[in-house]
Amino acid sequence: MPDSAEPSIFTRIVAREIPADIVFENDTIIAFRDINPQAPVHLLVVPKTEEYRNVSELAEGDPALLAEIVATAKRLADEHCGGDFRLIFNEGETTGQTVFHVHAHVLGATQGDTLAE
Ligand code: IU
Repeated sequence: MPDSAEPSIFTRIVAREIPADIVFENDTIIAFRDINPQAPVHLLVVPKTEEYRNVSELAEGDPALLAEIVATAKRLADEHCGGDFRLIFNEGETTGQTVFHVHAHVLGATQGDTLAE
């Protein structure tokens, strides 16, 4: 469990306590549009468990769940941005990580666009 006893912001989205534009959900994963998009398509793919604070902890603790996140990112990229995507995990405050419940940023272009470097 995380340091804080409070549920993370993403756990509160899973519980529908905080609104989000949800694009996918199953028993283990939820995905929704980032409220502050950095690309034409910007989704977050989040395991429902908040046991892992970052991708290194997830890779160590549940590599199958990490693989499921990557597979979900690919399926969503097929649906939302033609199959190409950039996958980002921020890890640590100096990278800009603000939510310490592991999540993948899926960034993609729409037709006629490309992503900035
Ligand atoms: P970061 O990797 O921890 O920096 O990413 C957290 C993201 O969560 C960030 O891009 C926010 O815009 C996003 N987000 C959101 O989509 N919905 C919310 O209710 C909150 C944050 I709070």
